[in-house]
Amino acid sequence: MSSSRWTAAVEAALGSHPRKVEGKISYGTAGFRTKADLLDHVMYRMGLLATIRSWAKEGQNIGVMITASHNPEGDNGVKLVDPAGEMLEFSWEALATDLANAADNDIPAELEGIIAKCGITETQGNIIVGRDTRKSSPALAQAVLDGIKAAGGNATDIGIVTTPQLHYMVVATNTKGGYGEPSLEGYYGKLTGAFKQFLAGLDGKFGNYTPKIEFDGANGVGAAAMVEFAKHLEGVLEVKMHNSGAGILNSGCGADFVKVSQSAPEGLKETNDARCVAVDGDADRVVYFYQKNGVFNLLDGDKIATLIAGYIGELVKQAGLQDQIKLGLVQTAYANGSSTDYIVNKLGVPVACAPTGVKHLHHKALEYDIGVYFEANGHGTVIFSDKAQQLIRSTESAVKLQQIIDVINQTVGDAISDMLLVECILAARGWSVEDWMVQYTDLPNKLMKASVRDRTLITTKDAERQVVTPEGLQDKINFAVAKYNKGRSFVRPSGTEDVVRVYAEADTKQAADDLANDVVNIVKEMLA
Ligand code: 16G
Ligand code: MG
Repeated sequence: MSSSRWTAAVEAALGSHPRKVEGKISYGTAGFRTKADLLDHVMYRMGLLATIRSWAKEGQNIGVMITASHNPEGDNGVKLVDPAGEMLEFSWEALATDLANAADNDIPAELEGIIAKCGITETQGNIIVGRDTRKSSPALAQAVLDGIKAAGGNATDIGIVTTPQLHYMVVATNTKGGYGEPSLEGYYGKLTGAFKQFLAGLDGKFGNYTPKIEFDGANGVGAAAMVEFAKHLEGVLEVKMHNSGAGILNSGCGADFVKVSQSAPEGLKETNDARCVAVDGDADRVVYFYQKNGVFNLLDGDKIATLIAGYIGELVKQAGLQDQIKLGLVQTAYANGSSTDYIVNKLGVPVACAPTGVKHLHHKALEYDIGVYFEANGHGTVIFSDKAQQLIRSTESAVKLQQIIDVINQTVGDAISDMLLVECILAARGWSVEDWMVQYTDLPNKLMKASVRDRTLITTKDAERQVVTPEGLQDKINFAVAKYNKGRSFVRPSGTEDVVRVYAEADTKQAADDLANDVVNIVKEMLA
């Protein structure tokens, strides 16, 4: 393309994908996310940007995922995936924001500006596009494809996929199969193959474990994926499907609903002590739960993380690799205090704390040879360094670890891959869901929102555990916390909503609620 290489793109933008909305939109922790009918021009421009991003990466495949995850059906969103399956490089978030907000006529200048600033040479761009099951997703995917076409990129539209499947496809394609066969069939085959091998290795010695789950698919793409998984798992793991797509996406169901409301989703209210699994709208988050004598019990990201880290730690020791492989768990400030206490003091696994958002946890987890990272909301995975993988693969007594590596989708949190890993561990330990639950008892906790004039006035340090500004706020929080036994509280501006989030935990439910209320009031008073 010549210097006027973008003329056609602008004409197309003005013609089919003009910017019709005022108001700024920003690329945040989860990409762009808002009402679906505000996103057409953003999608078109992300098609253009993804192509340039591919140029910047010597033509490697860049992913574009169209989803608004656990948000309501009427929302949608888009995020870009870098060649190794990680989130878009941080410095490009601002470039994406500028491009999304530019006037139609300024698109060529914006694009040339990015190319000059980053010293990019034009080459063949390659982009893989996936989308969730939202009604708005096909048209928005078409806008992305139109953008890619206008930039001369080569698009592969893989249709309806989970977010982690899109990440898998990007890595598997760029590594030419090194990470796994670059197809969805390859994805299902890799994960379920390793899962079946692992279970077979237990010789039917399952103790209290029963290979049967109740699955809440949030009426989204996770349900569609699980139907495929279940075909591969026939005779090994029985999956009973709920919220498979007939109802409204994420409405009264899904991982976010279960975690936030601390109650069973639609269709699973009468499951007694069955082991239940819920994923979110794009299947990158997972939580477990069960009911016993009418009481709801949640096993969230903290329970999953401690189960995984504890078990992997044991396998590393059994294989005699503990001096060569450094294992660690990364949590956020939202991790229940009991979970941290349990994993550090009972299981002897070191814990680090990172700011909220998968990219922060992922980054921190890279400091370990085996890094387990999870947010309390159920978003996480395990990553193995090349050194750890080589050691494990060449150690004969590390068979279980070898199998486990292939059950895990290391590219990003993958609800169903995480679920398979949990199932492996429960089976190996011979645990029922209740055996797992009683390993430690969560401290009662409360999450609240405070609406304020300008949430950005709050800045934090120490992985969001301490407030820096406004001055004096942290002192007031400390004062409130000191009144409660085992009290802990922190506040942070949300990255996805115009609110300040307040977290509190204490030794009783009442105390946790009271502390959260106290801190909400403090925040509102100081930021009125
Ligand atoms: C985004 C993050 C999620 C985090 C949430 C916090 C990714 C892919 N997603 O959805 O991990 O828990 O934001 O939302 O990083 P908040 O800032 O509104 O509390
Ligand atoms: Mg999600």
